[in-house]
Order: sequence, then C-alpha cells, then structure tokens
Amino acid sequence: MKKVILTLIAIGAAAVSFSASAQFAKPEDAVKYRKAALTVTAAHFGRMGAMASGKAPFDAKVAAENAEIVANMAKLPWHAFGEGTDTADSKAKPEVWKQSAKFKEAADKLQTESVKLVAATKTGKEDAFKAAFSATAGACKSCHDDFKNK
Ligand code: ASC
Repeated sequence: MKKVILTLIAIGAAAVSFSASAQFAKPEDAVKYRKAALTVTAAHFGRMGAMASGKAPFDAKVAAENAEIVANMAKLPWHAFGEGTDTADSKAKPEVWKQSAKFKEAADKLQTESVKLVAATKTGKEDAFKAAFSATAGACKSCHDDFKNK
C-alpha cells in the first residue's frame, strides 16, 4: 500500500512539474528540446504544405494525421523558452523575453489555429483544409517575423 501511495505521489509530482514548466538541467537542454520540438512540427507541417500547394494530392486521412501531430507538438516548445535560455546557439530574438506577453499570444495563436486545422481536415473538404492550413502557416510566419532571427 505504501509503495502504491509513493508511486502515485511520484507520478503526480512528475505531472505537476511538466505542466508548470518542464525543468531542464541546463539552458542548453531547453534549447535542444525546443529546437527538436519545432523540427518535428515543421516536418509534419511540411507534409501538409505539399498538399496545400498542390505538390501532393489531397488525402484527408494523411492531412488529419499530420494536423493532429502538429496540434500536439504545438503545445511543447514554449516552456523551453524560460529565463536564461537566451543563448548564442539559438535564433530566438531577445523579444521572446522582452515581449513575453506578445510571445505567449503568438504561441497561443499557433495552438488555436492548429486545433482548427485538425477540425478542418476531419471535414474531408480540401477547401476547408487549405484555408485552415493557410491560417496556421500565418501563425508560424508572424511569430518567426517577430521572434526569430533569420
Ligand atoms: C513550414 C515551416 C515553417 C512554416 C513557415 C510558414 O512548413 O517549416 O517554419 O511553414 O514557413 O510561413
């Protein structure tokens, strides 16, 4: 019984620390984490991009699978932009930390648009997919314009 309770406490603590703000041992670990998360996001976004631009035939099932991944991945990078992670090995502009409310808005926008994109792919309608894809790409782009160095 004691073991079960201790296990539950450990699981609870892990869940809390993840949701509050994932803890990274070193700033470099946070930078590595957010880059990895954004790289995976871009790969799956790109697969939809090929369909949105007509380079690949529209397949609602493939679009939905990729949109779901993007919507889930879109939750992850932001807690890895904590204080002290403004390192040289990053394209993040200082504005990420100087305009943190605006940065959070941009992060939230991606999450909102990518959830709408999932819904659009589930209609099976190419037009709905293209419109939602374009709105999501706009969220990527405006955040990059304001917060990412070239
Ligand atoms: C992508 C990708 C981005 C965005 C951005 C949208 O496929 O890798 O960073 O789209 O270019 O404007």
